[in-house]
Amino acid sequence: MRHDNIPSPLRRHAGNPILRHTDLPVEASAVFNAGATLYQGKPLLVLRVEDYERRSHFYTARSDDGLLFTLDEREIDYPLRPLEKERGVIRFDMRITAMEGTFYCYHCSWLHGLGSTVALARTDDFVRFTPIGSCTTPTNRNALLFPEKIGGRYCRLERPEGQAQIMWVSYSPDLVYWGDSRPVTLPETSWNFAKNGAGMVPIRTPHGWLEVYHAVSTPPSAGNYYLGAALLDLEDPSRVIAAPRKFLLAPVHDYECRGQVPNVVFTSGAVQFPDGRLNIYYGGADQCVALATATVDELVDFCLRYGR
Ligand code: BMA
Repeated sequence: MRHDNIPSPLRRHAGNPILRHTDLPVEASAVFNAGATLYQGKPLLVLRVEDYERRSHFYTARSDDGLLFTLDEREIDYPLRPLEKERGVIRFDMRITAMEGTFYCYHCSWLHGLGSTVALARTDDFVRFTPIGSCTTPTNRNALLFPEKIGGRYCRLERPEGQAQIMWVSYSPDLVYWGDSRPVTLPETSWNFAKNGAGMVPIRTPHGWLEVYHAVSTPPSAGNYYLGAALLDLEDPSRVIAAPRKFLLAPVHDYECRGQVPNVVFTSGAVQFPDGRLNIYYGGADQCVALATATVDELVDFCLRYGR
């Protein structure tokens, strides 16, 4: 039930967290930050599963109802790029974009001794993955591909390291070479001041690209991760049309506050159903997978009402 004094339209699922590491049939010390999409009409997640060495693995998990997920028997056997092979890599936080009849997946490739980069792959079945291009230079993270070309070019959100740790938009003719980059300047609040980064793959609406992103606050609540929403211009997504100064979700519940990293809600994927309902999957405290729901219209209304 929602109350009138809560501006956010997001509703947490009553059964949260919907997935804990103890639910999994494989060695797991944590499961969180899942990529999400509809695959053949059904919800699919690519889970970040950490083993007891704190190494990350990708597992595909499939579902009929978006709540109960069954893991594929084997972890994704994801080919290594030459640099990943040379240095050693941990890959995590996949974001899945359905486009051109296939699925493009961005993820973080943390190269041993070099740091965080982002890299892209494609898949048709979430079993076999084909890397596209190389890893970016460090530091870069939180990349995702828009679901259609913008002005004839592919377009991505990313967060390169800078004085301000914020989202940027970049373009590419071929998914390999990227440039023409511009920052996305959101209004500064105490909950998004330290960092922000892309979360779910943006959804086209008549009012702009709807984006749900994560943000990090300033002290005294240091390290808290929040979710926020924004509408970005359809032709130039570096232009913010509406971005509420109110947050969408803050870590409050036990499963969001206690875990590997306390006080974290972090999304890397949502499933949009044909009737406009949206399942936003998010990691709680880098430990479990939780679910919050809203409709696309409710989120757009939230942006327009509080973000201009
Ligand atoms: C970010 C990413 C996420 C993680 C979050 C909170 O930098 O590494 O994978 O969920 O920190 O620890």
